[in-house]
Amino acid sequence: MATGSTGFGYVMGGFVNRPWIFMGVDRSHFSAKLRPALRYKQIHYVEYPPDWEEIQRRTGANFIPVVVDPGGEMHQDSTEIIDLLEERFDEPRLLPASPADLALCRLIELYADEFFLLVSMRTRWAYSENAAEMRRAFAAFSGSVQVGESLADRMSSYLPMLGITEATMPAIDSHTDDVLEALNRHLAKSPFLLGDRMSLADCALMGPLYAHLYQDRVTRKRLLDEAIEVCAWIERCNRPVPESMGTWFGGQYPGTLREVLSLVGRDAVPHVLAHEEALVGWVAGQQTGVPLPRVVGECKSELRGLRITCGARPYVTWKIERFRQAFDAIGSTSERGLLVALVGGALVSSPSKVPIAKSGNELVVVTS
Ligand SMILES: N[C@@H](CCC(=O)N[C@@H](CS)C(=O)NCC(=O)O)C(=O)O
Repeated sequence: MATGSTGFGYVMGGFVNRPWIFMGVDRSHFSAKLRPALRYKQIHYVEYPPDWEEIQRRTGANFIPVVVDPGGEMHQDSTEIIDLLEERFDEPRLLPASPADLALCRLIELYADEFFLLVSMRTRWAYSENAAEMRRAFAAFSGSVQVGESLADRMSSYLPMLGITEATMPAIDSHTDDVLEALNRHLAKSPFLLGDRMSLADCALMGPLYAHLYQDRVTRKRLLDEAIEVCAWIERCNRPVPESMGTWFGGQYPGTLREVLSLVGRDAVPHVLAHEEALVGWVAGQQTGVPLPRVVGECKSELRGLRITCGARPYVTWKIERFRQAFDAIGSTSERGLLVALVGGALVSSPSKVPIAKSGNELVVVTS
């Protein structure tokens, strides 16, 4: 029986049962990536709107989502938070046991977090109906038209930095058409991306698909009309029932998944590698321990024949490295060969070129 309350926790007969605190927003890509992980693991948590001042003070950054663990420590970055949850709540697992499946999780996370942004930011802020609705949604969520406007101004101002312009939109749209079709075909056959069980790959890709495309009116209609299997998967991921799930593919990938992965290889891989290339040039001559800015100069790549110029984000390279580490752990030659065939050799064959590491919430240059 509860004998009293201590802030966010409850004293139950002397045992302090504090929930995790999750600060996120419904239409936020990275909040939508993390929420299904918390639910799948059936973690005792409460969701609060972000306290931006507190987040800035405690993480040094202005990003959501964050979580506060029951010990009171705040954690930022969905990728690292999911790793932390996997460590603290080992079952049910989100990271598959098979090294090839795990590498695919890291690849899809890289794709969803760092390339699919082009799709989700284009659809949100460059369809006028979506953009107008989102301004109102931010106002409603924050309780202030003024705050809503300034949030919308801030988020929409990132488009050029991401390489989203009138000139590049046809290529982004063409990728979007193909990937939605391929995903719809795959999810008609398989309940989750990597088989009968949800994984990090699902959390990562459903993040932008749910928070942006499925919530914003123009794309919501399109998904409901043309990609109903994607909608059903979004709903499954958002209300996961781990007890009713089976197992992951375990290295045996159906043709429908291979189609999705070859789009990743064809369109996303050159783009993320261009970020790494730009960082190599920037880092040369920098001292170790120097914190990296969010953007370091320009990054140039090509998508479906169109030139994309965007800000080079060092964080993309940090995530490429995580994929490479997972790839290097695959012992089976045939599984390695299969992945290379699907996504191209460049991503896996280039050895790490940039000595960077995370220090707290910052990326820093380290000695190679
Ligand atoms: N790497 C971070 C990215 C978080 C992120 O970009 N969050 C967005 C909302 S979905 C944000 O807070 N953006 C604020 C800004 O960029 O100004 C993560 O994985 O958590």
